[in-house]
Amino acid sequence: MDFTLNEELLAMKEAARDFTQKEIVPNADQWDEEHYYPIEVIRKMADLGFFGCPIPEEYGGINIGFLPQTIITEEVSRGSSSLRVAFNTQCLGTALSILRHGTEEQKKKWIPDLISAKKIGCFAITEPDSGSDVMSMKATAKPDGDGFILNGSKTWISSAAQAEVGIVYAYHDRDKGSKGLSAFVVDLRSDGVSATDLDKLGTRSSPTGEIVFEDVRLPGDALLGKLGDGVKICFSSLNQTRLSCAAGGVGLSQACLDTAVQYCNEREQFGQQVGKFQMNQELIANMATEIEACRLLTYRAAWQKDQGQMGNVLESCYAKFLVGETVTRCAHSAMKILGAYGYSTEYPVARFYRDAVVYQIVEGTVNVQKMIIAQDQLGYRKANR
Ligand code: GRA
Repeated sequence: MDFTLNEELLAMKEAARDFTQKEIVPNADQWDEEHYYPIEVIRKMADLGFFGCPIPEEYGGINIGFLPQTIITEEVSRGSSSLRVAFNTQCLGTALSILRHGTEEQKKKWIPDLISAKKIGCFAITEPDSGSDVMSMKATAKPDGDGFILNGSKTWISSAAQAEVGIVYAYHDRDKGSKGLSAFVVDLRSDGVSATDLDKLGTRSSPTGEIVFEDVRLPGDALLGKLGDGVKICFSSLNQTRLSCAAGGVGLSQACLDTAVQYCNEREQFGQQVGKFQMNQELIANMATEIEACRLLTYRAAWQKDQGQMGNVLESCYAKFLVGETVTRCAHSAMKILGAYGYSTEYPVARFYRDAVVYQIVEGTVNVQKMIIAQDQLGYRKANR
């Protein structure tokens, strides 16, 4: 077993780190304060190939796989947790689903524009009354002539109001249960689509919103995969976006540790650096160790995908579960160490603290991850597909 990152991966990590230090870190607090979505920086990330790691070159990708994607996501999130969301909206929840399930025409039509961030993407699963319980969604896409009529509302969708294209999940036939759910690639500039931004505690440089579909006419070629493939596409897509989310949480946890360590070495009280106090050392040791465990789980799950194990739900859930718990602990520990400076806006810890919470909620709550893991262990339902 070899745990070393090869030269190529190290160079990639370094390049993502340099980009983040130069383009993101100096602006992240201001963007957050102004709720500003830095689309120009997202496009620069796209130019560097950040969103095309698992996408073949013929569709504009760089085809280097999931582990590099994970490492880049981690580094970007170390500068701004908000910007890690773009890896899901431009690639893992959108372009990658089209790559895996779409027709040749759909791949050519949508993937290059998504991974180059020429078009902003989104994926729409959650509804006002359907969060953890995905199958209870109410949106419908009734077959009509050679197309479909889409109705329903989706909420907590990243880039809802900015996106031009969305992967939308809806029932074409509710009576068929899970076989009645389908996935659609929807042009969000179509008549009958409206979207609004929602306000939220953190991740404020990545907009989140609600989309309403009122009698939206979808052409037949909007269907992704076959009729009834919605469940398969939805859960396999969540298995990729969850891991990317875990990578973002590792990056944010590392940012908490970086800031706490720097402060411990600078700040003096009672005649010595505050890092000399054992109670702060305990916080630093816990953070460092837990982050390393999260990183290893995350890299392992990414590596499995590069070996072709795309259905590694269990291992992705291990990573996402531990990251969700770790990142909130790390933000809390950084706040304890920095004290009033953490609470102020002089340091980025207040932003880290607000951004950390969402890792317990998005892409399946911590409780959903625990449910999937426990049911697998107890033999009730295998997680991996
Ligand atoms: O047997 P069947 O034909 O009825 O099908 C079932 C099952 O076999 C059906 O789905 C199938 N299935 C899968 N198929 C392929 C389940 N998992 C897979 C899979 N991996 N691949 C229903 O399954 P079920 O297990 O009976 O469903 P359930 O008991 O109703 O719920 C399961 C569960 C709670 C785990 C699921 O609903 C779930 O994962 N919920 C969490 C939802 C979630 O993660 N939402 C996140 C939304 S996206 C988001 O947050 C984006 C934020 C923005 C950003 O950060 O990017």
